[in-house]
Amino acid sequence: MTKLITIDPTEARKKSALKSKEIPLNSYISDPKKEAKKYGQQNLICMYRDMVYIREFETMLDRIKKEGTYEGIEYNHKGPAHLSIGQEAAAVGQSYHLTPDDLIFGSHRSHGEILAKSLSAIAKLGDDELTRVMERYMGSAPLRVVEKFSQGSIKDLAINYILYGTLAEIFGRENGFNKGMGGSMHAFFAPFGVMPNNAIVGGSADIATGAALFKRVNRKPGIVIANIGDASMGCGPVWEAMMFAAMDQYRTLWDKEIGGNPPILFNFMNNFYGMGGQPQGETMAFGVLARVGLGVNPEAMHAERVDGYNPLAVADAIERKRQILQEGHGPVLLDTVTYRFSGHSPSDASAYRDKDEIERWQQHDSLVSYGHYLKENDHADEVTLEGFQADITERLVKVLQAAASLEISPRVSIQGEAIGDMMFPNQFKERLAESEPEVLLPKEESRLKTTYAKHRFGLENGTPLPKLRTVTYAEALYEAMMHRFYEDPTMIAFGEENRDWGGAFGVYRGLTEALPYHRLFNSPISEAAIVGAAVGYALSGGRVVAELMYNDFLGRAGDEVFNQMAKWQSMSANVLQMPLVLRVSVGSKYGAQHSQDWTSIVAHIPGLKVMFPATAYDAKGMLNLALRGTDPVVFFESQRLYAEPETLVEGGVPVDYYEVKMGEPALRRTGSDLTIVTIGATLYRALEAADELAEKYHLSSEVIDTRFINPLNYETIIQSVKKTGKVVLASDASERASFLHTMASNISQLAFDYLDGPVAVVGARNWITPPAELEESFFPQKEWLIDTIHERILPLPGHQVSTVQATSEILRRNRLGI
Ligand SMILES: Cc1ncc(C[n+]2csc(CCOP(=O)(O)OP(=O)(O)O)c2C)c(N)n1
Ligand SMILES: [Mg+2]
Repeated sequence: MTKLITIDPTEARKKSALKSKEIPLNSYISDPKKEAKKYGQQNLICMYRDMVYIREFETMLDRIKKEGTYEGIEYNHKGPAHLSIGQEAAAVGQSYHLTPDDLIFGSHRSHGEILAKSLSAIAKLGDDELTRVMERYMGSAPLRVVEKFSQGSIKDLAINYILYGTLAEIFGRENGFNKGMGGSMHAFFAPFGVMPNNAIVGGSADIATGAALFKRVNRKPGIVIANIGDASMGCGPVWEAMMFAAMDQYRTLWDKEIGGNPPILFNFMNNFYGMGGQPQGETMAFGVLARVGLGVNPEAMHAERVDGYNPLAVADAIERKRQILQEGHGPVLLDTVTYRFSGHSPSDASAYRDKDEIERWQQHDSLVSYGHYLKENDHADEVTLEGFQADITERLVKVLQAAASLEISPRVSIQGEAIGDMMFPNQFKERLAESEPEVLLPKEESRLKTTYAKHRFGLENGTPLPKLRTVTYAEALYEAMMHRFYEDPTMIAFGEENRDWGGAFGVYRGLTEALPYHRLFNSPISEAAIVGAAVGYALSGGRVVAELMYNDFLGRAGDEVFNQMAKWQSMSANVLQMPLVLRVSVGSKYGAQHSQDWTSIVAHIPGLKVMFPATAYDAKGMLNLALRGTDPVVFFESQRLYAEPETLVEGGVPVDYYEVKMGEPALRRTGSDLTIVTIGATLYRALEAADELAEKYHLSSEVIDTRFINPLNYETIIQSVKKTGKVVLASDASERASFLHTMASNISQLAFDYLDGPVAVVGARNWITPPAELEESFFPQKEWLIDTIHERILPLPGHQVSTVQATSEILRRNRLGI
């Protein structure tokens, strides 16, 4: 289907000039009378109080880290503490207008934001709701602790609760908001709209964009803020996130009723430093950070520089920007000027900055200046303001005592599989919401009509049927996608060329006609943002399929796959789920950057399920399985196989729904003399080798298709090896450090007594992938398998090798590093 966005050459070639929009800098003008009326005295004072909470909380951590003691309580905190002393007004001003429906994501320096947003939520929620939240969270364990040292109102209790839950998390305790699995840099508390903070600089930008996308697609109230540092403006994924959030299609192609662009505000907490590098003047060239908005869209992202040393200026900006976001006119960029008096971390000697500069900012200290403002305008006297300090210190002493005590606040027991179970809760859910899935066609009128009518098995009496009239691997994937799209109203899919093109390899052909834009859309060529937005969408509660055209592009999304997608279920202690399937394809014929198999790289990262079907039956059954689960899956597909029908599983690809059993390899051929285990499309070359071994050498080979890389049940393989005593492993991944070596090592240990020879590994050469015409010298061929068996396991009578597979060759290649 074409989109009707036509580009007129006359218009495109016309002489003209772009005029850039003005970007307001620190435009807020204080008017104490108006402010008194707008906020009311109580709230104005509360903002001061909240700033003191943050200042004292961070000061406590600073002392604990540097001196090992605070108010006489000793503690040795081993983990990190990136403090925001000096940045309090920016956090408090931001949170003032936010409700618990509004979400903030943050950085390694976000303790202050957690407290500010939580204090704002506590002020807004009623006692019943607060009690409900605290009772339910983590089986009420943190609440039970806090009740013991708290008196007073429910709100007072809730404040202690937030301080304790955050500190216990920082100290890595089971009563922490994420059972200590996140710690200082990842702590969060979702019930108050405080979403994950991120130790990867800029990591929150694309995740928060995905959370905003979730809000739009699922019609949820509220906006989303990504709090990231000024130095994160140098990060590719941050730019990608802005591109993703600003796409025209939200307004040009999506149903108006969806509401326009995702409501995302990129808030740069601009403290003018990375660790020691200075974005303004040294490592970047923007001059004023807010300028970057000009490059993104005609609205210049409604960018502004805001005075983050005045909480009222920040509150005003957030209120105005919130309106823009709710109207669907985002994204927004805020350059919130602030400064940290504390070092990057407590061990920072501040060698990179002038004492004089710190002192000058201290003269502007927002606590002092805002305190003056309250006094000058008769909102509070010195005694009231000082009273906060005393009260907060007293609370923190109790909170620290409880959090520091191993008796009151134990660590998670790592007996059994506590952390493993957090990584993979192994849950399966038909749908993640109960509403009717939004579709454009009844299922019966979709392309399923065509695929269902095709032959479901590729052979008739052993003869291949025409491929065009038989369901292929690609179509099997399409059927699985259709099933879940029509079951789960939250499910969406996006990636490059996903919609009209149907995905670069046509897997989604037919989905365009069936689904509205907001459920299937083209993304920018922004692999990091594709995966990052999918992570944000999934952890917000929606099911999502993201696609990277080639697995060779995983490098572009490395952080999002390896540190975000893989980690958030367990770092959140299962407060969050990750129903995200990342489809990636393994290519061939396209040279060094498009023809690699990177399963081993993904297999190495804890927290990811990894699948690689090699037949059409498995393509559907395994994608069905992945799409019903709520754990993150990297789903490898083979470009060699997209056009192939099922030829191995009798009966072919069922029309009806079915799943392949998690982690179970498939026995493709039974035999008694030898076992060949493969990953991916190498299977078919292994079957050819098995045929030749039978014909020429009367050897009966058992052929096993691994299918699942993680989790993987070795039973089938071990049973086979016990029977045959000989095993060759083969895949198209370059041999060095490939997953085959992990398998070889495990098989050697699990079946040592049964092996008659070494476990042989046959991978692709450890070269760049050469041109298509030379690929046969790169990827394992049938002959390589037979020669390897002959040279390393079992001499085949009369066999003449055509390739070099002897053990001396292993030595030679390793010596040369090739
Ligand atoms: C991707 C990545 N690169 C580098 C680091 C190491 N690092 C941690 S914080 C930091 C500086 C970040 O500066 P900014 O984004 O301005 O945040 P700030 O520390 O000023 O709050 C660096 C380089 C990291 N955590 N992640
Ligand atoms: Mg900074």
